[in-house]
Amino acid sequence: MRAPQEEIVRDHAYVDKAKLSPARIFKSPMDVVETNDIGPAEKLAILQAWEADERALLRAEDEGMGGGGASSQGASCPQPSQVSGRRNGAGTHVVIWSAGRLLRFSQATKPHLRSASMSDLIVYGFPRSTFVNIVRLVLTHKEVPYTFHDLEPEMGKPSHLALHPFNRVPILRHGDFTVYETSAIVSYLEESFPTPALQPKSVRDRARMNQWISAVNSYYYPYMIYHVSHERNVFPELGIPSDEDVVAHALPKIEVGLKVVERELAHGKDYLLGSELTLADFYLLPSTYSFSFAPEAKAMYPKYPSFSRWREKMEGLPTVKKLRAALPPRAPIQHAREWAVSHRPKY
Ligand SMILES: N[C@@H](CCC(=O)N[C@@H](CS)C(=O)NCC(=O)O)C(=O)O
Repeated sequence: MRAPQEEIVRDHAYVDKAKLSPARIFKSPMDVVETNDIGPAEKLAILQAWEADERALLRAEDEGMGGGGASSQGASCPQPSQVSGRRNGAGTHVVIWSAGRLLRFSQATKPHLRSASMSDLIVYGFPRSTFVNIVRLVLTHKEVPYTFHDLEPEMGKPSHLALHPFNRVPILRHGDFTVYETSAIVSYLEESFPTPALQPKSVRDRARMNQWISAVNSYYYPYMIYHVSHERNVFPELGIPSDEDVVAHALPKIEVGLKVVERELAHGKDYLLGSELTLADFYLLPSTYSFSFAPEAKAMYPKYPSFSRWREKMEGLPTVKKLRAALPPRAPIQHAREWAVSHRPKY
């Protein structure tokens, strides 16, 4: 028989995990209510985390069912220290009274959330890839365990093309589901592992975040990485001389990009959208990191103090440090010899 002390220790680990990602531990909010293993305060904390995660939550006030505060709850409402609930109809909806508030969770059991045992999550890519590192930053930040599959020896080969017909990385596999394109991957991760959230609640802020994502795809990555980093670092590391025309073409466009960041950061807050860290920040960071190894970046970056502060703040985040520490030392990207022939810009 287990000693009581052991049970307490086990319960705490389980509760902590459930607070971080309730749907990974419980099948539905109602299961949280019905468990006998934990007390009301812990149930409340888990349900509140679930509420934050549950996009389809409907406010109880809309239903004329009271809610929004203990005073409007009526005689059947439990005290704030209690948690109870009921299943509606066929059990597709669950109603929870939580801390004197009436919460309605719709579609409480989402199969992809429920089955999110993370041992089956694989990121395919090569370690220095800018886009791969966007995905890895998001996973690291959300503390979602994953396996990294280094595709370096397979790049462009049938096994790689079977995963990504456009011959790029990253690719994400989650169980029997495979998806490529970084923006699709991070959206999937955001919806599957909503906490901690990396997208803002407001519609306009989300539009702004997506504007950044698109701008990184179209203006920052192509000039900072595809033009300058390749010519200044990737090709020379393989003994291929730089093409100065490619660098010269890109530099003014990078200046435009840095001026835009500087202007957007004039709000004086820590992150691109304000005080919340979002996907926009994780999208931009890897391009600014890889470009920083080019001598041109060393000359340009100090001209942009707000940008430089943002970079410093970002590079100091525990998530970023953790990922950097997990990466192997920078080594030449062997398969990039192909790029010099197959898709090098020409001016
Ligand atoms: N649109 C793609 C771009 C991905 C991309 O360009 N990845 C680079 C690495 S950062 C790549 O696969 N390069 C390999 C190559 O160009 O052959 C995405 O968002 O995932």
